[in-house]
Amino acid sequence: TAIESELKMAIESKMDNIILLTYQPLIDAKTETIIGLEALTRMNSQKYGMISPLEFIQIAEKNGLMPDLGRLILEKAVDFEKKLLEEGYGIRVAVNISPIQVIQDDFVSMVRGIIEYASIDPSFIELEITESVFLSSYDLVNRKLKVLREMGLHISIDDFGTGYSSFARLKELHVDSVKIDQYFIRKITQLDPSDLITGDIIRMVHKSGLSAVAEGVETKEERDYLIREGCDVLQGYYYSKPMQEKDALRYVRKQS
Ligand code: G
Ligand code: G
Ligand code: MN
Ligand code: NA
Repeated sequence: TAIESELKMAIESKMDNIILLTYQPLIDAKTETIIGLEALTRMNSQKYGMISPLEFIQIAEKNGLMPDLGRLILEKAVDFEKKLLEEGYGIRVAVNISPIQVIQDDFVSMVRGIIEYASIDPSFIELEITESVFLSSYDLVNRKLKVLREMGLHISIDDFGTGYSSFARLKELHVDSVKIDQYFIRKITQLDPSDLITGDIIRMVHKSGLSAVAEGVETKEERDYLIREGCDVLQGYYYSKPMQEKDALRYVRKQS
């Protein structure tokens, strides 16, 4: 398809304007200041215009392009982080990682290579992985995460609560934080307080020794509840939509 061939061109660096990273702030719940930004990728297709990652990531995965596309995305995100650090902002960038990337034999060395090449402190890079990655080979994936954490990277479980979540296993996983899916944030205003388990999820995440992040925070009511329940990090339209790189930089400069 045209999308596939445009992705190939982007990967071969023949077209630098096809894959764009937008950035959405991660907000510390205690101080309500920015502690990082999540990279959310967009495809600007010459043929179809803007395409959602829900679409082109799937196409890349089906056509064997995900390892190379994932590498390109990580390189761009690390480049942006380098800019932030050079401007004196010690905040991290989080990158979404497809399960297909994690199961590649060279995944850990690929990540290490990009970070070493940029010569930045690995603790300023966060990798977001979904729980489904553990279905393929739990022990192998967990060992890779252990190595990455030992290098200093921050690892988080994305979309928690929607897939194969297991609180039993959370403690064994070599991760730092859990991103609670938007589904549980919407419930804050939809359910009676007595039916609402979002606060319980936060407490269970804390009991596993991990930090709790809320995604898709849209309203003050949701924000108030999450702060009251001890959530550590907040992300969503209430604070900011994902922004193009230059707007994200402007946001960071204004906040700091
Ligand atoms: O930004 P948006 O809400 O449209 O993202 C839709 C989905 O695409 C989310 O599940 C998000 O995690 C995923 N996504 C966005 N950017 C990337 C990326 O760079 N890599 C991967 N693997 N997934 C991404
Ligand atoms: O799967 P992941 O959590 O990486 O994807 C995040 C998705 O949620 C992205 O598509 C992003 O654009 C979207 N998003 C971010 N903040 C909000 C929000 O406050 N409300 C809604 N509805 N979507 C959001
Ligand atoms: Mn994410
Ligand atoms: Na998510």
